[in-house]
Amino acid sequence: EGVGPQEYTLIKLRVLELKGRLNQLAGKDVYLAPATLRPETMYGQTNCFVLPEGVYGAYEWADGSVMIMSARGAKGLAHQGFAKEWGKVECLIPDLTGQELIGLPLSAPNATYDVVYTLPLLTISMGKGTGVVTSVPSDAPDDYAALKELKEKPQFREKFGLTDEMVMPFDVVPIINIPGYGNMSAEVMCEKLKIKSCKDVDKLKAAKEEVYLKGFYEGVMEVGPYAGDKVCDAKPKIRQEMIEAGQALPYYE
Ligand code: A2H
Repeated sequence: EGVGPQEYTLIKLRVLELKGRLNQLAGKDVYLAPATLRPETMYGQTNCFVLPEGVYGAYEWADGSVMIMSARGAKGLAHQGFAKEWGKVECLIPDLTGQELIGLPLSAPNATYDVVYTLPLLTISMGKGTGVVTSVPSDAPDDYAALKELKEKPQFREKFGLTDEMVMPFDVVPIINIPGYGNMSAEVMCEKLKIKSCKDVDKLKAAKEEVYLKGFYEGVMEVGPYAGDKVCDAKPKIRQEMIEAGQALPYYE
């Protein structure tokens, strides 16, 4: 991580069907709000991740939307112009666990799948971003390893109350070509380093070190309006368009 603030993008993943305590939010526009550094990869989303033991809240913003995120993320966002009153945000449901969010169907902007689901990721840090991560297994080794493990282990899906429909149909979507790595660089790296699960942290770190910078500076978009452009050139344009379309928010920390 650099010295300056990180420029994140919060993506608004619309919750298509409420369940459990979230039913209190009926009639409102409810979103899960992952923080990403790579908004140009949203074409490759296959699911969203939360930490099962993590604590989240449902926060209401000036535009009337309700966004589910960590209290820490909500506090940050409240100081960046999205709250009805500077620095203050109303929490409609304060103590949602990640487990209560798992299995929610979502509509994700720019994704090729019409519906994606909320799945567990055990390596999420609640001290970063919003504690919600959107999953792009083509380009993020963490995401690839976690989705693969859920697909390969029925007991793991069962443990979290997931049905096969929430996991099995979601194939990796190629979106970016990296010279020398092809258009599924995260899969290539996970296979090469024999990464078995999201807990192989050292190997995942090595995989990320090898492809992230290359992906950003040498990768070429294969999909969307900037297909053929370098990732680093497409990113700010796609980010701006998503923000203007109301699909995303700028977020710094
Ligand atoms: B990125 P940094 Cl395709 N815990 O988004 C763990 N990981 C988190 C997180 C949290 N609380 N919040 C965000 N992240 C992930 C896409 C992506 C990301 C791609 C490629 C690289 C990449 C799809 N997942 O990140 O530690 C999110 O994954 C490169 C570092 O703040 C977020 O961006 O530097 C990134 O980690 C933020 O990581």
